[in-house]
Amino acid sequence: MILMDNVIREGHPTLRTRAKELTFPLSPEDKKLGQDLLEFLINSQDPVLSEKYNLRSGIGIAAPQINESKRMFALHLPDDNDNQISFVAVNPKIVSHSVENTYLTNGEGCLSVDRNVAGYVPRHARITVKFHTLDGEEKKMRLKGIPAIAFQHELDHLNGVMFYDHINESNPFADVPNSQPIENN
Ligand code: SB7
Ligand code: NI
Repeated sequence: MILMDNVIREGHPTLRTRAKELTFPLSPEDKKLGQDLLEFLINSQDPVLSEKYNLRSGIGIAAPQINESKRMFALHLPDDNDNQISFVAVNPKIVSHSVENTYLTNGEGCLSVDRNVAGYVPRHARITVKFHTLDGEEKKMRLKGIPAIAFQHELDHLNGVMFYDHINESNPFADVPNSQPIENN
């Protein structure tokens, strides 16, 4: 199982590397990697298991964060209507997005960043995405709210981008044009 010791932290070059596209069928090892990413999120949100294994709670995790430079990530979180969103995305992409932007009023965090970085992280408010499942099935879905933000955060990891790269350097809380903020915490 994935533990915090397996999560690489800022400064590690893999976090700044563009991850490699996967080809299907996935190898048994790459399938296992995807299952392990999702299992980590589920465990990290379980009060008993997160305490037992000292896991920081996460709603998403990308393969490069455990030093596997492959275009794969997992998300596990409720949507606006309290439906559970839970999937592993392989070779994910954003096919279209809203003109409207959004951001979390309390900013973002990252399992690979052991410090608080304050500031607004501008994101697309709504996105239409495509990805492949671990079995190679193509999925298309529309995301909004925190799931849309999380998808963009994870997709950034596949491109060597960290959330704080998006924060306005001179004024971290500068107005985000054309945006509907989302309250978190
Ligand atoms: C806040 C947190 C996350 C995404 C968007 C807003 C995920 C944090 C965990 N990760 O480091 C995943 O890459
Ligand atoms: Ni992250």
